[in-house]
Amino acid sequence: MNTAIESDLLEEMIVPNISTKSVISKPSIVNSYNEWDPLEEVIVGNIDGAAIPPWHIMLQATMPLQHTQMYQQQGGQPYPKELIDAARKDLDEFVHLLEAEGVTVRRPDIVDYAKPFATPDWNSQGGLYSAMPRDLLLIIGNEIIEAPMPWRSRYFEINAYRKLLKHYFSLGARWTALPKPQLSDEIYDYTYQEEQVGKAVRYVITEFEPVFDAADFVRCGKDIFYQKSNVTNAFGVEWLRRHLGDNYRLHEIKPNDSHPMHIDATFMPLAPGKVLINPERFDKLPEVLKNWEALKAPASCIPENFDLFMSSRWLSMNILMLDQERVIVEKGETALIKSFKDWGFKPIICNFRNFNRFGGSFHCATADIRRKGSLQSYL
Ligand code: ALA
Repeated sequence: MNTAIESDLLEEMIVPNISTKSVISKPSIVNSYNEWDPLEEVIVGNIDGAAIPPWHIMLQATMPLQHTQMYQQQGGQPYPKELIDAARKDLDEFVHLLEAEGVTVRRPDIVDYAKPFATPDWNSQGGLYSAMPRDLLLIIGNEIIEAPMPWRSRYFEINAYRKLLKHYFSLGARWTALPKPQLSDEIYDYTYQEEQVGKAVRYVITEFEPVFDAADFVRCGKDIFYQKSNVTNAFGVEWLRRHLGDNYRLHEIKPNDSHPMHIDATFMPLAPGKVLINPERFDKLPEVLKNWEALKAPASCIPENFDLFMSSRWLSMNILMLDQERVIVEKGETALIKSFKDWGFKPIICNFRNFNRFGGSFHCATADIRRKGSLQSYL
């Protein structure tokens, strides 16, 4: 049980208020259409209970090669306590900072992920963590959509958020889950090898069933940008397109990335007309954004000898906008902090390096529940 969940929240969950009448009369507590409207409420992940994910072809396609042995030999075991403690300290600082800026923070349950589990088709030596809500919760307007994530180790990760989801539902949010994927062997290409034919990336997942991670999507009002990746297939995108209907347009971006997984260290919208891009992965913006300004992220300041177990150093650009000006940036990213100032933003700095080791930064570690604003077109 997460002690951070207040007792009023628990009471609401025991007796959820689900009458249609009360739902209609309340302003929506879940309301988030883009990455920059003023942030009022957010879920921040927990690192406690994190486990080293067991080795699988999915990790071969997405994780830094130098850590392969760790996953192969220690998958299913908890991460070392000192790493968890240091990351928790970063998270605490981040939460305090958000609260000081007037943002309400909610946290998922703390779960022990170092436990094996199985479905009728497969088993996993353990799970991963509830550190990165952005990966599994896609929030569009007043709807929270559970992503059908293709890593087997993450199959039950949503359970850590169920209390929060019931809470938001009781206060009027819409709550949707994609068809639960089977994740049988057919969804994986076990012949996968990292190779590029021309510029076409080879993915480790097939089109057997709809899958995606929510972090492969970023929202700009009526226009949502996504990438296909080693965790997001065309079937999953098509499911979402049909589900969202005519009010939204989904645009694919095609970065030059040989290990694509999660768009938010590649293409990060900051404000209407402004997007932070990863200059190693883009030559130019897609045609639909021809009137937008592409701000090139400077190289990360993460030292070469600093172990990032699950990502590239481009986590530097995985920032969180509190509104169109205030942006949370890692303390050591001096080049990016300077660039933001030059571009007219107001950077707010926070220590997050020890959390970064686990594959995400401020954007990954959050799911923005409520931003003050409405559905608009910005193209
Ligand atoms: N997979 C993304 C990267 O490492 C987060 O850049």
